[in-house]
Amino acid sequence: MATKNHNLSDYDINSVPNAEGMKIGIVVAEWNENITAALLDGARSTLIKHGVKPEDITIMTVPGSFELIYGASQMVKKELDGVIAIGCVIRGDTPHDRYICQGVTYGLSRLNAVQDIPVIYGLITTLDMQQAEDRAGGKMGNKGDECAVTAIKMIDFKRKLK
Ligand code: RBF
Repeated sequence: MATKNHNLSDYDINSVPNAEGMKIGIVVAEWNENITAALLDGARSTLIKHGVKPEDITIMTVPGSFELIYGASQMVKKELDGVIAIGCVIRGDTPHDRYICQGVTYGLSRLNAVQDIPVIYGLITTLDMQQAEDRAGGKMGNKGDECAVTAIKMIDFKRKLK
C-alpha cells in the first residue's frame, strides 16, 4: 500500500466487514516511540470505528521492532482473532536497519504461514524521520489505519472459509 501518493488512511468504508466481536492483539515497539504511538492510535481508533470493543483490544509493548517477532508469536497463542505488529525502523549509518527489517519481515511472514490467525505487518521502514512522520498521521496518512482495516478483512476472510 506504499504505492506512490497512496494515502494509507484512504479506503472504501463499504468494503470493510463489521468487526463486532473480533478480538485483536496489537504488539507495539518502543523504538521511535513518537511514530509507533501515532500508528497505535490510528490502528486502535480504526478498529473501534468498525465495531471492535475497546476491551477486546489487547495492547502489549516490546523494546524494538526485532522483538515484534517474539511478541507476535506469543500473542497468536492467546484467545485472539488477529494480531497487528507495529514498529518503525529508520535507516541509520550502518546496515543494522536492513538486518532488523529482514528479520522482522521474515519472522512475521513465517508466523502468517504457520499460525492459525492472521498477523498484520505494521512495520514502517523509512530512510528518515520525515518519511516516518508522513506515514504516521502525516501527508501519506496513517499506516495504523491501514493495518486495522487489513486485520478486520483477514479475520473476516477466515470466518467466511469456515
Ligand atoms: N528498533 C526499531 O524498532 N527501530 C529502529 O530504527 C532500530 N534501530 C536500531 C539501530 C541499532 C544500531 C540497534 C543496535 C538497534 C536498533 N533497534 C531498532 C532495536 C532492535 O529492534 C532491537 O530492539 C535490538 O537490536 C535488541 O534486540
